[in-house]
Amino acid sequence: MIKKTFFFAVALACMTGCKAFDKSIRPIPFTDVKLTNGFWKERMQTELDVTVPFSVEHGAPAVERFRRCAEFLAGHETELPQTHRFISSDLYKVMEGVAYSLMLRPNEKLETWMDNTISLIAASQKEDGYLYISHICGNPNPDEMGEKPYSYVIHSHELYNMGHLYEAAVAYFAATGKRQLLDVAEKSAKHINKVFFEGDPNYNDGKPVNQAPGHEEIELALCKMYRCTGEKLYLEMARKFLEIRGVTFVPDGEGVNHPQYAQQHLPVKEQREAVGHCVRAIYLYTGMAQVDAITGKADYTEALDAIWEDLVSSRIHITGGLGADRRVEGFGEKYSLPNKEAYDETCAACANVFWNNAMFLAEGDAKYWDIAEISLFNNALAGISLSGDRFFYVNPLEADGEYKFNHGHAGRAEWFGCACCPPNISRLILQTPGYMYSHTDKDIYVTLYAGNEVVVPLRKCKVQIAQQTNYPQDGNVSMTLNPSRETAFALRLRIPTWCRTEEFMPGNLYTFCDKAESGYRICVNGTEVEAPIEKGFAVIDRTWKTGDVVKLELKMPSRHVVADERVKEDAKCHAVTQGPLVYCEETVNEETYTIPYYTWANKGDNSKMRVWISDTTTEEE
Ligand code: FUB
Ligand code: ZN
Repeated sequence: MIKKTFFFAVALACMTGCKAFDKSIRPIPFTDVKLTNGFWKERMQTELDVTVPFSVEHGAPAVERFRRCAEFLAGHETELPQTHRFISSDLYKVMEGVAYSLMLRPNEKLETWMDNTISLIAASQKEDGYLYISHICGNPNPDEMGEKPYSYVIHSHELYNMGHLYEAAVAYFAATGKRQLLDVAEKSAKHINKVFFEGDPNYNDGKPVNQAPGHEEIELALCKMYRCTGEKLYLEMARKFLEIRGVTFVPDGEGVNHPQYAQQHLPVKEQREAVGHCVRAIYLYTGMAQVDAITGKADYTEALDAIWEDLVSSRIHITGGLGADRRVEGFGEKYSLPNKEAYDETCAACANVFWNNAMFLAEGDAKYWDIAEISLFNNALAGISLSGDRFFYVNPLEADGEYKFNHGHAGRAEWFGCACCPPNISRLILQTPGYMYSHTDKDIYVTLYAGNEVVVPLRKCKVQIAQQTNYPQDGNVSMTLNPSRETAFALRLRIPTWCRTEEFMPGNLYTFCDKAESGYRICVNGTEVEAPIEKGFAVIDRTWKTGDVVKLELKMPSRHVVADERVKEDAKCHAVTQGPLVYCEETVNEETYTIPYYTWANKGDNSKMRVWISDTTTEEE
């Protein structure tokens, strides 16, 4: 049984970003933020009680494939595993979530399940490090996986699977100190380096494959491996996979073979627009941001800044959802943002949180968390039921109760044949406390408000903070600060775009069309203070002493929002927001409710729903 020790706090800091490796702002690991009350405390409870064990149960078919693969490799008679390009990756994400859950709440049964599953995975890995069940067992579907290993890198998902394995391995090592999965991951990474960048006589006729994967993920995962182990090779590999993208291989076709589909149309440094498959794209951008954060260079900053501007000004739904083109699970043309036909995959919203968090840590600008927060509270959280065991893969902004938009369902599903989304939202919720605070030597950033307790280690003192709030239900936040000694430092409080401008979120795509009393107020020890805004943070720079109390009031009236007139689908309509929450109108069993969007489809099957309300409807009422 694991013990919560200093060890995993340090290991986790290394995994998510820490001084030893990163030049950027340092996050407080989620294990160091104790949720005490309110919204996230409740979500976390459901996550630990329901979602994590539920996901483990649904991981069984993928575990069975490893069992058969291990038997096959050992030379025993066995039924061959069914082919699937990436069901292993869904299991790895479940495992990553379990690892995080063990850090928060030790559980012998789950840890045993992890160890047994890891043994099967280790026994399914070839001696040289290769790990992809269908090729190992000799029953690939050549149209999806190629005839031989690494012969169809554009669609096989061989490296995508490994990326998720690496993330799980790093998480489990951080949770327990156990190395078996990390050893599998390191063996795989060294093997991939040899095959892709040096040449291995057993693959590709001995010539380096030198091609970027068709589904990004390994890049950001290699950054985590580097942070965990300090092995420079992994950082170098991440950089090489980024640098060869759109250079050594550019597909030439339509749909999933279009050069933009997997962001292979241009070298990444030259890319300026968010295009192609959304999850692929955002994982790529996250990898680019991670490499910059680690190296302290700005190699990808120009590209990332331009892509971010393009995305927030023309290709994001008001729910923070990404994916206008359901045919390719991808971005559409600028300002093409359908409501009923929107894809807005749960994975894309999760990825949007990961990416914007990485951008914030690199640049210290609150605008990234303004976007992350809207994706998190609306599209991402809609992806999981309040009960924690029913899911949306697809998150439209309108539903008629009949159209089976959600991979064959008109409402939520228990799981999916392609189950990338459920474990993604699960691992995101588990990490959420890690998005609440970050710091430099002399600044504390508060990015996401929640009832919690934390100790922030500044250079000259440790600052204990107790925060109380019902956010996002209301905007009142109270923080008591106890520095270990009187010290001057800056407390930086994120003041969201919806609270200090006439826009709901950065990008000018969604603006308020009503008059309402918005704004914010900050008091320290009962006296209102002027706190200048820097990069979206109100900065309170003073000498702090034990018991200082900061009260932040973010005014949160209900607001009406209109979309940029170039978004044809939202013409003559408005949406309703309150704070970071987008509301929708839902009709279930002839009762109509106005509830936050993230809570829709929790009262019964096949309800009707819409986010954008026609102005005529409101006038008639
Ligand atoms: O291809 C693997 C995953 O399946 C993608 O990330 C999702 O968008 C879904 O297509
Ligand atoms: Zn997904």
